[in-house]
This record gives sequence, C-alpha cells and structure tokens, in this order.
Amino acid sequence: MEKTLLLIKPNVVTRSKTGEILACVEKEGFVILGLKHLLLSPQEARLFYHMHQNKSFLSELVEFITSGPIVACCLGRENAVYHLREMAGATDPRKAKSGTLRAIYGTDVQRNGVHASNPDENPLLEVHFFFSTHEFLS
Ligand code: 3AN
Repeated sequence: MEKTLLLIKPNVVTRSKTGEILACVEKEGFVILGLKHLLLSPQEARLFYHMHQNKSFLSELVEFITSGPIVACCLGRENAVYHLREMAGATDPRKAKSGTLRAIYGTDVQRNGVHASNPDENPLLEVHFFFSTHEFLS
C-alpha cells in the first residue's frame, strides 16, 4: 500500500473541520495509518518547507503554519500520492476544481486548508518528518 502525508492546516483545525476531512479521505478509500495533532515551531516549519527556502512567500507560509495546531496524517491506499493530490486540488483554492478539499476548505493560496505530498518531493520522507516508524501502521 502506498503512503502519503496529509497535513490539515490551522485554518481548518481551528474551525473544527478536521473530522470532516478525515471522513472525506476515508470515503475515498484511504486508510488512516498514523494521526497526530501538533503545533510546529518556526524552525520545524522552515525545515519541512526547505524546498521553498528561496521563495518570497516562505516567511508568510511559516507564520501561518505555526499560527495554530495542525493535524498530520499518514494515509495509505493504492496510488495514494496521486489520489490525495487529486482530492486536494490546485494550490490556489480559487482555481481548484469544485468539490476538492482546497475548494471547500481553503480561502487563498496560503490558507489553502491542506497539504498533500508532492510526488517530486519524496512523500515517504515527509511521512517520516512527522512520524517515527512505531507511530504509523505499515
Ligand atoms: P502544493 O502544496 O500545491 O504542492 P507548493 O508546493 O507550490 O504547492 O506550495 C507549498 C505551499 O506554499 C502551498 N500549499 C501554499 O500554502 C504555499 N504557497 C504556494 N504558493 C504561494 C504563494 N504564491 N503565496 C503564498 N503561499 C504560497
């Protein structure tokens, strides 16, 4: 079973919509292999988003993702990385297809509700950023 990482961002968690998102992913055939509620430090957020270190929006992104609790979820299913990206929708919720998580729960390109691992950015490494091997089912 392929694994991927879903992050439910502060703008969703603080509105108590975490359960809705978890229900949506389970309905799409994902198995919740690991689940964690946490508050990232700015240092951890910069490490997680290291691929964006030269982007103009990095400081805003770090400020937002550390502004409140997030939920990290290791999800499994066949073609998990591809399917979760499809469910998440385009980075900018205003451009995301209707019915996608970002179209429903996002408000702008930064407060876009969820992170779904990018196939080019090593999804398993992202899972291990949040979970040690005894913290998720394989
Ligand atoms: P995705 O999450 O769809 O793979 P990336 O990897 O380009 O998109 O961006 C990572 C995160 O950085 C996005 N989820 C979003 O929160 C934030 N982001 C991307 N582009 C911008 C931007 N122009 N302004 C502010 N935040 C952005």
